[in-house]
Amino acid sequence: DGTVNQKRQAGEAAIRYVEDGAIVGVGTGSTVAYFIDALADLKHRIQGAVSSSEQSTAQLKRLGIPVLDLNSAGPLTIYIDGADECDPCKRLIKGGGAALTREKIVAAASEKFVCIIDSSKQVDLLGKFPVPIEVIPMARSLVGREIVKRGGQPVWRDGVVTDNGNWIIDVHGWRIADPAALESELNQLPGIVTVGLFARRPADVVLIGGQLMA
Ligand code: DER
Repeated sequence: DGTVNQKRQAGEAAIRYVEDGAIVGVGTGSTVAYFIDALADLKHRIQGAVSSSEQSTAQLKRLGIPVLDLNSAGPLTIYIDGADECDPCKRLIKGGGAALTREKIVAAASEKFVCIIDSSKQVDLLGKFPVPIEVIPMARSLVGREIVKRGGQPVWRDGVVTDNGNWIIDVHGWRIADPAALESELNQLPGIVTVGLFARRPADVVLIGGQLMA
C-alpha cells in the first residue's frame, strides 16, 4: 500500500545526507530498515554506523556495515531515524519500537537529525499515538500515578524489556499542544529514563516518502 512505498522512498532518499567517510547514526524501525538496506550499497564509502538498538545492529552486521561504539565515534554528523508521529514543527513521538532511549542518545550526539516517515505519521497535534515512556521497573506504579495526575491513561507494555533492561509505559489520551514543556516536566520525574517526545530537540529534516517537509 502507499505507506510501504513511502517508507522505502524515505529510506532511500535519506541516503543523500550521507557524506563520504561518515560515521552514520542509525535509528530503529521498519522505515529505517529500508535506509540500512540502501546504506549497504555504499558501505565502502563510510567509516561505519552507530546503532540505536540490537535490532538495527543485527541488520547492519548482516549487511557487513561496521558497527561502532558511540564513545569511540565522537560527535556524529548525521542521524537517520523514523517516528511514530510528527507535527508541523518537526516535533516527534518516538518509541513504538521500544528503542527510544538509545535513539535519543544517538540523536543528541548528531549534528543533523533526518527523520524518515510515511504520510500516516503526520499530525497537527501530537498524542493520538500513545506516548512511550521508558521507566526503571521499580518505578512503574509511581510513574503511572504521576501520569494519571497529568490527565494521561498509562498502559504498561507488559512483556517488553528494553535493550537497557527497563520497562515501557504507553500514555494514552494526551493531546499535546506544548510537547517541549511536557517533555521537560516528565524528564524531572524520578524513575523516568526517557520520554518518547523529541520536542526540546525536534528533527532537523523530515522526509515524507521522497518529499522534503517544508
Ligand atoms: O520506535 C521508534 O521511535 C521508531 O523510530 C519507530 O517508531 C518507527 O517506526 P516505523 O518506521 O517502523 O513505522
